[in-house]
Amino acid sequence: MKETNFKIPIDFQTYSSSNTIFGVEYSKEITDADVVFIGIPFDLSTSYRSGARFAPSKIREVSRIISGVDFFIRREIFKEITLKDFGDIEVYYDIEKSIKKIENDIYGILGKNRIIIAGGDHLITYSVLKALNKKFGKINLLDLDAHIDSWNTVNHNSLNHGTWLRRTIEEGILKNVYQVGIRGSIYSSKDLEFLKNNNINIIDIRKFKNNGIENIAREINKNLCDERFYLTIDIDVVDPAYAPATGIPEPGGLSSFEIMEFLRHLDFNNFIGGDIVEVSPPYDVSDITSILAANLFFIMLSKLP
Ligand SMILES: [Mn+2]
Repeated sequence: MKETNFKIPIDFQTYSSSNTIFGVEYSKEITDADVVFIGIPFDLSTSYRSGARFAPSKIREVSRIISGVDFFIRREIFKEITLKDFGDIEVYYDIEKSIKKIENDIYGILGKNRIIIAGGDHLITYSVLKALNKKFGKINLLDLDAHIDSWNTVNHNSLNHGTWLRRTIEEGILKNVYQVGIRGSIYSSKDLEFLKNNNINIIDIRKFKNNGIENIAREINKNLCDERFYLTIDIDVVDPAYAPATGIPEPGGLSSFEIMEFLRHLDFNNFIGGDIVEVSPPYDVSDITSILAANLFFIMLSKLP
């Protein structure tokens, strides 16, 4: 049995463990890690509320209330895998410089390990996918999001959290793409043409709610999780009643239970990495959004092969 790097908080107070993700070891030496957690406190490309720069530290802080075994998955995952907290990627007061650095730094971290990342706004995913592409070639992408994020420009700006998916698709680095939970208003019905022309599968929130969690997960497992895939979760896919702390809240979304249960039904065998973005702690109520994000990271880990 692996000497666990996770100190299950039975003998001491949870809040006295180190302020890392789930209280694991902080280290830049990650060659022996199965999974590396990375914070990317970049939010210069948000178009409404900012504050996602504070998410990595807040999610680390609240993650320490999680006790090590998901109630439904029932695995002592920290005895099976070694998770290390790499700390944060330093970013600049400059969008283009930052996203280039994020791409380079992520590429430098990639080894045999999987990565899980706390953003940051959704533009970071563009950099992460470019880094993953350099290592793995084309990959599948599962995007849980309220918004289509595939505008050519937002306010005449082409590189931001509303354009990242379009920029990524234009790079030609993705294979199958699913967007799940889409419901946010669009500027024109023409906004959907780009997605249609590029064969992006959209499971909007109505289809999700009408078809049931297990059926949706089955379709995605069959068509997307059968090959290397990256999972990006924009926390705004969750209803603001459950996750109020985000840049652009969209009513009518998933409940906490629905997104947790959806992840529990996903096949993570070909998971190479994932992120949770757009959590903005200054807008939170009693840390509920960050606590949900920490739980989603925990489910991802608990599902790893
Ligand atoms: Mn998004």
